[in-house]
Amino acid sequence: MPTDPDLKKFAESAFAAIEAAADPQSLEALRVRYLGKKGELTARLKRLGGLDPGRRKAAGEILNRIKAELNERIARRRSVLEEAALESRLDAERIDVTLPARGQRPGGIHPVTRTLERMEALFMQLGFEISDGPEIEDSFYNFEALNIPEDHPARAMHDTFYVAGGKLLLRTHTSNVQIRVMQRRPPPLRIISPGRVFRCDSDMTHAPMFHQIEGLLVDEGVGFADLKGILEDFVANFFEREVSLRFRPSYFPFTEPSAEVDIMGANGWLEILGCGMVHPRVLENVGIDSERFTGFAFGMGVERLAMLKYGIDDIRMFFDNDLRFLRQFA
Ligand code: 2NM
Repeated sequence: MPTDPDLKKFAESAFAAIEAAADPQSLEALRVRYLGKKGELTARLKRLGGLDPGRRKAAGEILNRIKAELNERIARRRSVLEEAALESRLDAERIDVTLPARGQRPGGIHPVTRTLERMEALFMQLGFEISDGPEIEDSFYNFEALNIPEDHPARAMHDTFYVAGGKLLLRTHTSNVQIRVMQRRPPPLRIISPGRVFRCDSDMTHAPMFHQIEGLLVDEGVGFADLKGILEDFVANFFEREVSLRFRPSYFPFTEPSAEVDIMGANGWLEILGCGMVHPRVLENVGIDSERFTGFAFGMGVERLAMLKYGIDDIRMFFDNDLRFLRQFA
């Protein structure tokens, strides 16, 4: 320690200030204050030149020792502060690995898929097999074979999605599958064809892509009563109650006679499907002898049936992927 009381006081107050520095910035300010170009110790060193040579050496040694000591204490204090800063950051960012994990909700089957699979199961109980076919089709399988004439409104651009070039299209129903099966295999046939279909239409009750199940039964001696029996059984199973059905005369190019079927709902009759006896011309188009064989066919929208069953009024809910909607069917 210096003997000069003024220098001693300077050194002690500097050491105390360094020890008290609370953060790296105030420590740096102290370094500048003492050791910077215009620093207090620097000024004292500069004044050495004015001392007489006899005292200069001893005074210089003391000042340099204080300078070294200041540097050392500042460095030590800096590392203490940095260590503390690191500790407090680690502390703030600490994660508790023993906390229970956030709930991981498993996904579920989409309500349209569930409905479709249930409908398939109910028809399988009635002896129907499931047939698949292409979603991209040519107009023979989607229209001509089904006795849908060239000028039929369903063929218009605004109802059918044509694929680039216009030779192919997205099937507007799954009847294309039934045509293909009838071409390949002789009766008796008892099939359903579930799948995606596409129509250029979109509002509360129509989506440009939706799902259909069409059914077809061809054999000797098949009549409209067989159709009614199958549909009554299916509808009662699907809605899990005794349901009154109403067959309303209708028209489709591929069936004769044709009907639309309504069920009695809370607010009156609701249409659920279309059906009829396969038109003899359709049977002939696929090489089936329409004198010997008759058949019935029906088609229904999967989303539409799910909407009726669950009281959903907007078909687009199925395609929004809003988990608050989807989870209700888990
Ligand atoms: C419907 C309504 C009535 C139908 C007809 C055929 C085929 F290929 F056998 F001729 N399949 N599906 C049909 C009949 C579809 O949907 C509302």
